[in-house]
Amino acid sequence: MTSLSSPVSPSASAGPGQPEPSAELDALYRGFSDELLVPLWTEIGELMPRTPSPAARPHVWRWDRLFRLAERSGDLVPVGRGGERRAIALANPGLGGAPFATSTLWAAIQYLKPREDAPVHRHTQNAFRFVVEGEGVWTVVDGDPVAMRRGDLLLTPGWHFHGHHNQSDRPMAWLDGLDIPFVHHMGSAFFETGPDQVGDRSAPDRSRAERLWAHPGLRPVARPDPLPNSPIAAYRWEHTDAALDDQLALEREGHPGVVEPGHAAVRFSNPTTGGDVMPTLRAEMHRLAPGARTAARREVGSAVWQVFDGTGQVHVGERDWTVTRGDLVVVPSWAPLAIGTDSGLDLFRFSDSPIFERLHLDRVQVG
Ligand code: GTQ
Ligand code: FE2
Repeated sequence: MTSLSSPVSPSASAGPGQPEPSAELDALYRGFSDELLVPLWTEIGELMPRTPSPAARPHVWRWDRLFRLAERSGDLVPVGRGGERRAIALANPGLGGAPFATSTLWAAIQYLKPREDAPVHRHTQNAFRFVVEGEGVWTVVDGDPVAMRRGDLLLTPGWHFHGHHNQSDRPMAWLDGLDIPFVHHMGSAFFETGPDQVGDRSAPDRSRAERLWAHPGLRPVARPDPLPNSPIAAYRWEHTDAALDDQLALEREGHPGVVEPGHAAVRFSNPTTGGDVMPTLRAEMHRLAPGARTAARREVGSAVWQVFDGTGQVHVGERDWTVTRGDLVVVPSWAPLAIGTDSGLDLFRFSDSPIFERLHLDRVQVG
């Protein structure tokens, strides 16, 4: 009965609530097709499933394989105007080869060789970088150089100019997360190139954005208005790590705060609203204590998880994987997810949840 991608054949659509096949019915369906019309009654199972049935499928990408191919790209592919970035995107096996991790989320490994520059541009797509290993690259966001180091989350909200430069003698690879598929499907993509030079080549330890905004619980009095994007350009690992450690320590001391036993988690937030870091993207860090196992959980909207440290087991839908540092797992909308570990596991997660929450399409089911 599902025919979204294939032409309607009346004989194939006979069934509950469907008309009897006939020559007249064939003629009617040809008439629909000639006029670019499609009846609901042949599509309803696909368009209105009882529960979400997204095209994206659960899948895992292994960091060691991604990294080797990124390195090889470094040998063979220049970075500069035109291609703009040496970024290699996860292509979900359910999405026909498009460079989309899910129908809303882009996830890519980006690779920059020693002393290389990725040119300045801006686009309506929101972006972040998450660093699973290495350091030495600064991303310059609206002229503010932001250091990238293991465990850091760096923001590049939509329509802000950004370029990257590797100041070190070693190559560096990191994870890019963007809302490229969402912006593409919604016909809302704009792009502009920026100045030819990345600009400020200083390599400060902390960006100006952090110096103004990244003090716990403290807001500059001169900036009282809510901002659509978090002004904190970099969320540093030392803070994230300490927050997770403290949650688990408080649990051991008998105090509340963890998601569930042995499962600490923090959400990166916009200090001017308390909400998500960017309008379309949610970012979180999760820590499972040794021996912890999460409840099975499903939610509307899709997510990508990256192992930051440790080893564990991930169950998504019908799939099971053992995952280790850098591995990436895609969780489609409404696919149940459970994670366990014997030895302890840190995971970074990003999702499109803010879109669904804003539109009141969000649902969650635990257990
Ligand atoms: O680094 O600016 O993976 O614009 C995709 C698009 C990275 C970036 C991506 C981009 C970038
Ligand atoms: Fe970009």
